[in-house]
Amino acid sequence: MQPEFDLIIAKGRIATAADSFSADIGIRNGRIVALGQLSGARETIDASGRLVLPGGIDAHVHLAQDGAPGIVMGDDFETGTRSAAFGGNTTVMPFCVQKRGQSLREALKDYHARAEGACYTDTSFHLIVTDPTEQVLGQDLPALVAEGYSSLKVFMTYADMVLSDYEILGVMKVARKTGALVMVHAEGFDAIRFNTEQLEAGGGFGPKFHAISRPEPVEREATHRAATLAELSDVPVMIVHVSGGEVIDEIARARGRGVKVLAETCPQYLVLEEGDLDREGMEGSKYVCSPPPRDRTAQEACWQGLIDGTFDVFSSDHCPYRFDETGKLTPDGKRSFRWIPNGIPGIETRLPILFSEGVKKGRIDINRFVALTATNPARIYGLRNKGTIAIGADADIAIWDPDKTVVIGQDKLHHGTDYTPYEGLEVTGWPETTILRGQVVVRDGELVGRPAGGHVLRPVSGMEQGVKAGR
Ligand code: DUC
Ligand code: ZN
Ligand code: ZN
Repeated sequence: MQPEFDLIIAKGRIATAADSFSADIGIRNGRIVALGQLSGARETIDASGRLVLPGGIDAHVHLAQDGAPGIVMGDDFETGTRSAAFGGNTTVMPFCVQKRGQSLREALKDYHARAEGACYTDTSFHLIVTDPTEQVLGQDLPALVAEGYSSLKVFMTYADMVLSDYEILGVMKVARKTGALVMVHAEGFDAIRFNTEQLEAGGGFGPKFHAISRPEPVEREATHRAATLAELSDVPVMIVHVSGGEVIDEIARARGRGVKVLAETCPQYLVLEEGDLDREGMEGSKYVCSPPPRDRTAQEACWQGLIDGTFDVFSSDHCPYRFDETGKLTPDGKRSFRWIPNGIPGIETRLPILFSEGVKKGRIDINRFVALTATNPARIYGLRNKGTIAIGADADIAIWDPDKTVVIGQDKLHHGTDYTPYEGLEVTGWPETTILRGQVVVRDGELVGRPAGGHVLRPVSGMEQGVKAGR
């Protein structure tokens, strides 16, 4: 007789966004089909003394993204998703970037080719729109949103990506019609440009001036503008990588007016500080990201936002560059902070940092942890059957040792880049085994999956998603 289940995860303590309970999980054909006291499986994993959580969904990562000439991203889809799996994740959401002059479909074809057959986790793309032509707004974007590419990011800064308010309104009009979710990088281009020129004129070239060129008011002003454009367009908006209290206050004000503002924060805004950019020589470049980490007060505000529900999602914003001439140490970057590629790695450390600093230290409970890191991203971005432990859901599961203490270090991580900004940070709680659609990818800290194991997903269409998420 065939056993009833392909896999049973036995005797673990399960947590979802709503509940914590002890049960066995029965898995067949990649799905969870039973919860209870179970027997009869081809394989049983003993999870006694362990925490059994939905696999993490990292809703904001950058993999194999093209950069300025000579700059190479530190992770492709293989190394990035491998690192994600070691960090307890089963789905990642990278960006497909439209270059100016390029069609969205061409960009997608390109990024799909990079991802297909290379992923250890499931993967689902957001779009980045940098060139909202009539063709893009009138034809391509509506068609792609209907096909399931229902989230797109726009930038309010960076010379090669920035959209004007007029252009953002054009994108939001399409979002209104199609149910897409607009994600915004909210930092004001002109203020950063002006500050950068002033700083350089005064001899300020080192990495620390990156943070000085884009203080929190620059982010606050852009957040106010993004929320106002969303208000005018009657669409929801997701403010990504929020760094501190002034921005949180702006979000609260917009919500008070009835604007549907969703918000994300990231580990760097909880445990890194502006002072990290002022480390010796070019060491500070390892912490250059945008918005930059700020101060203790900003960190506390972000914690408060995680506790009180201001933040809907907690993502890594993994954007890896090596500490060499292909990344943080390009000749131009050594000349001035303005050329240091923006971004830091963190796909593997996102969950342990939030678990340790949040759950273990009693700031948030385990259910909020699951909501922020798996359940909410699945709901907001329309990832069917993902982000929870329930009958019918994909068997995407991470088994954690909640008491294991790890000192984070480059030597322990599996990403493609050559440093971690979290070097030396001690955390308690670590994911040991990661299971994707019923297949073990990482078992007791050893890689056993294949790079072709992950699927490139299409979320539900924009309209379906909009209705479900109450937009
Ligand atoms: N924005 C991101 O979302 N990631 C890295 C760099 C940036 O500006
Ligand atoms: Zn951004
Ligand atoms: Zn990002």
